[in-house]
Amino acid sequence: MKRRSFFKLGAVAGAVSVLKPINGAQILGSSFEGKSEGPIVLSTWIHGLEANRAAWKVLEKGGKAIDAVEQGVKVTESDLTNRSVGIGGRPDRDGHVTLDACIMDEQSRCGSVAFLEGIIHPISVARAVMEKTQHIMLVGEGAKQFALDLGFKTAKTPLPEVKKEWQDWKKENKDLFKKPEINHENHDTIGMIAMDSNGDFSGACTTSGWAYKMHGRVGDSPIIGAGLFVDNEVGAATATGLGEAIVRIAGSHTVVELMRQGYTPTDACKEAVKRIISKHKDLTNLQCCFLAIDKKGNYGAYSVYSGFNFALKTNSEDKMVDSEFDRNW
Ligand code: SD4
Repeated sequence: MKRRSFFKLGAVAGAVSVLKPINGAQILGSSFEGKSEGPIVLSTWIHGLEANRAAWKVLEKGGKAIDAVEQGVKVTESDLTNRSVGIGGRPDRDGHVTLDACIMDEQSRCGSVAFLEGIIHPISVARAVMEKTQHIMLVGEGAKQFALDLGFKTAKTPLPEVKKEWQDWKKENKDLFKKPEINHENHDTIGMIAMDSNGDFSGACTTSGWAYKMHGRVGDSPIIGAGLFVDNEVGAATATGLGEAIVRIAGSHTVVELMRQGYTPTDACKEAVKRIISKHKDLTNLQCCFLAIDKKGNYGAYSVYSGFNFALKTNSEDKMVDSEFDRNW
């Protein structure tokens, strides 16, 4: 498997076309399965580039993966222009920006928050749940009170421009049970997985979730095993896309267990995607994507539809990579 990944990388690297630089990084015009010899950090979507660089500041000094992933995704949570992560995110149908996040370390310790409003760094609240409480998940008012007690910074949400967009949307969308449209615009998240120089894994996942979701809806992102899973003996996986579908197959846990059985990261992600496809009659707009890394530093991704890409940072690389996929969008 190791050899296959390595050769595949070599072959594709030769054939690949560099499209254009975004934020100073290369965008590769083809997908591949790759391998890193040293520390590595991977994260979902284009915002992952900046996030990876913050994570890398921790990893390059020999720091721990858990600190790297927290520092990394905090960059995305702080970005007020990001409409799918943190306090710049789009609200639910009732106008509330409700945030979901989770974190998991190399000892399989984990923490999570969901349906959290007005706190700038949900990922750090999730970490505090992991480190300071006997629990794994806090939601809603309880999560908020916990964050306030610890002195976490607050913000008023939605941001004025986001509120305006939601008000316009609401005028056009009066049917409560109408399925909100899912597309690249209203549906992103940052899931980040990292291996440090000690060979230890951690991951973090944070989102404002499905734009204009029902009030009270929680997706896969704060659910350990769905949006994120780490097992230090095997590797780590994270997910993005339609949370409801990812939860149905305990997606990230499934990917890690498949890697335990010997699947490469790409093949494990592909198998999870195939399972999602087999369980849904209607695949309209049902985008789901998995990203994984194994103990040997092999990494890969797979999505239902084209269009998913991930950011990769190692000692020698800092770029976006297109995921393999089942079908065209
Ligand atoms: C959710 N999985 O709330 C998240 C959203 C997402 O790409 O990842 N979108 O369902």
